[in-house]
Amino acid sequence: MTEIDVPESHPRYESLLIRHRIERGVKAGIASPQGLIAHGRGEAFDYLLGEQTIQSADEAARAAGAQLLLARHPVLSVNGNVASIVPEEFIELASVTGADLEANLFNRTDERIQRIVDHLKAHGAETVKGTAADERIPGLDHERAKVDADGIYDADVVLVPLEDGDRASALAEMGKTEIVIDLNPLSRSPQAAAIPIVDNVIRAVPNITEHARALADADESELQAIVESFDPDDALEDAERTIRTES
Ligand code: PTJ
Repeated sequence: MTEIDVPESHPRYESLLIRHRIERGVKAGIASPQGLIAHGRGEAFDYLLGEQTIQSADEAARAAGAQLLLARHPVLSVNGNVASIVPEEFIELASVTGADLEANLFNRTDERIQRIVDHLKAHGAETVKGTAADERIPGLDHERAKVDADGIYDADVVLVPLEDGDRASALAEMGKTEIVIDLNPLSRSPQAAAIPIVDNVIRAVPNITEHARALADADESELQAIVESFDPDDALEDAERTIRTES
């Protein structure tokens, strides 16, 4: 048996595992109760995608790996859902790409930020930003605007997993290159992203890591070519078409 007392061969294994992790995250005060609602929305889209990484999402994950390797200062933004579902996978991605981790919350409380920092450290992270909150993203009047001056504020590339859309647009307006993971191709965040990955974080994060590992020895021009040949509109259209026609 596994973490959830269900064998991995169970057809709903992955879905049950994520539900269990989110529920545990809410009970531990890491995820917000609203994270359960956000998760339900994502789950419905995942069902329509066939609970698999479609080809265009795999290409997006490869472009994301290349973009993170090219970055001067990449930062992976962590919210309550991500810290609950994929803490170790996120830490590994940060280590392979040399990115910083920063806790950044929609329903921000200093207590929950600290819990997420402690949780990631318990899973092996050395440093997790997000507690200083000594800068603001211009043009945003909610708590998600609070960022670390030497973290997201300074970053040139930010990976933003599953969240509401206005921070995504505000970060793009600051000139940052954004990679977004979101199961809903119609959501504002993937639409504002340079690299939208329409996939479940539980598959997308290890997939980006795998691509980044495979590209670790590639030279800058090869990485640049991968990023430049990726078309975000094509990726979003392909995901929407898959959802509408193949489910
Ligand atoms: O921890 P906090 O306070 O920062 O809050 C985090 C949530 C997720 C609650 C907050 O950002 C929120 O309310 O987000 P939304 O506006 O509900 O958007 C969540 C998006 O993520 C939706 O488009 C979902 O389809 C998508 N989503 C949900 N679960 C997953 C997902 N995308 C990828 N993988 C998932 N597992």
